[in-house]
Amino acid sequence: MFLEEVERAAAASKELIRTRRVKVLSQFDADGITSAAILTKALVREDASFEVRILKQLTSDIIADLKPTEDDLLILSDFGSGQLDMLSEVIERTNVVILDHHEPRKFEHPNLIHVNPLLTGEAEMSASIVCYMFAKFLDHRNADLVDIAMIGAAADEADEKWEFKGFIKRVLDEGVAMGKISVVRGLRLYGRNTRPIYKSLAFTFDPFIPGISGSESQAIQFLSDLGIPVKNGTEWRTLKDLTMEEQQKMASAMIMERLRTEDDASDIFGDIHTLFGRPEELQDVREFGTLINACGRTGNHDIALRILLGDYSVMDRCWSVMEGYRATIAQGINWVRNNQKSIVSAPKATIIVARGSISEMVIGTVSTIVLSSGIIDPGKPVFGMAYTADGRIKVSGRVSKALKGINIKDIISAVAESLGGEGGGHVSAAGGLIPRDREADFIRIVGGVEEKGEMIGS
Ligand SMILES: [Mn+2]
Repeated sequence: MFLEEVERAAAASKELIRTRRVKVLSQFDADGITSAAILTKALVREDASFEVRILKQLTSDIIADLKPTEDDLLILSDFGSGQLDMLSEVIERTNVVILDHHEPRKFEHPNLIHVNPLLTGEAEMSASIVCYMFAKFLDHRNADLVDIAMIGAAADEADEKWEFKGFIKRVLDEGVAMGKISVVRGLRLYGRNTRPIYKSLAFTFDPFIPGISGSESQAIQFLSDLGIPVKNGTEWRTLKDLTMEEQQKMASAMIMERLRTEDDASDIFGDIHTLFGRPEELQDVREFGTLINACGRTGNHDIALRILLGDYSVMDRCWSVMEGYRATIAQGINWVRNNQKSIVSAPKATIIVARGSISEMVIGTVSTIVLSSGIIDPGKPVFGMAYTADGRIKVSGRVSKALKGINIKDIISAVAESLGGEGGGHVSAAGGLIPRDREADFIRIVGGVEEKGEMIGS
């Protein structure tokens, strides 16, 4: 059903792509940028005349500025489905292709080609996978973009503890069959092939290792207690430099640490996806994804796109952006730990009122990590709030996937709209923008607290 939809969409778009001025707009995270990279390559192969823009969000202001003519073809990836009501005038004027996986609004028009797996009841998948299928139906040569599709899927957390299921698993199997990807079991640590082992430990937040995640000095202590040298002469050792015995010793110690707070520690292991045909430091799918995400979210879209498309001259620039981004996330997590008075524990949600203390760039990621790591109560949703540069408040909502029946996207869109803002996203992760002076209202409504301090609905 979904495949038939994508095939139909690609067939309907092919002529438009070849004859119109194609304008691709995509989201700034790793899923959006991998989507844009796939489309770029596919458009080059169609010999299309095109431009690509990467945007933080598809807001009403940006849509108002689009002003397309009938010579244009607009392709929106990793957003668009949730903004369809705002796009109706644009769609009236010219053809629009939406390749998205966010919760879709109901809207149909002869000018609109709308591909979203949720429309056909398909399980969750990333926008990069949607774009990959679309590209493949345009031209089968685009099958070689499977690695970029998987980088986006991993970065968008379309996996479960590093395991892919359903439709994405089928795409992964294709990549394996083509000799572009390999899958082996291993320790789920950040920067397995490239980072000093103490940094791998300190920068790994899922699985969360109490006392070690977020602290380089504790990670060094942990390794020295185990008798694992961090250096080989003057060279820092990475996870792949450790002997089998050392890896086992470290895994056992990590399990012990995990069992202090969890019943089951087996989630320290998962599938390691390795790419072939890329430089050594870009062979780990997840690490490549976090690199793209860091570059995208910090406004360095150009180098993110270039490195995905194989221009490795920007590698050093990408890594230095990544270091800074990781440090910003670690600071945000530590801020939540150390500022309990700014964390509102309301009946229906926990709210992180960070104001200017956590960058809007990482408030969503920090919310995800503090929820999954148990730094805050995993039994209710969390909402992170941070000031934006343009004088508003970025709100990010997250709910543990184990908590059924709470639709964060519905909550964020309804509340933000009622406060004069806007929002959208997924069932378990969503975001929005609200005016700066509505902070207290937002906390009150999502927290389920009435003005007099009574609980709503209980
Ligand atoms: Mn996405």
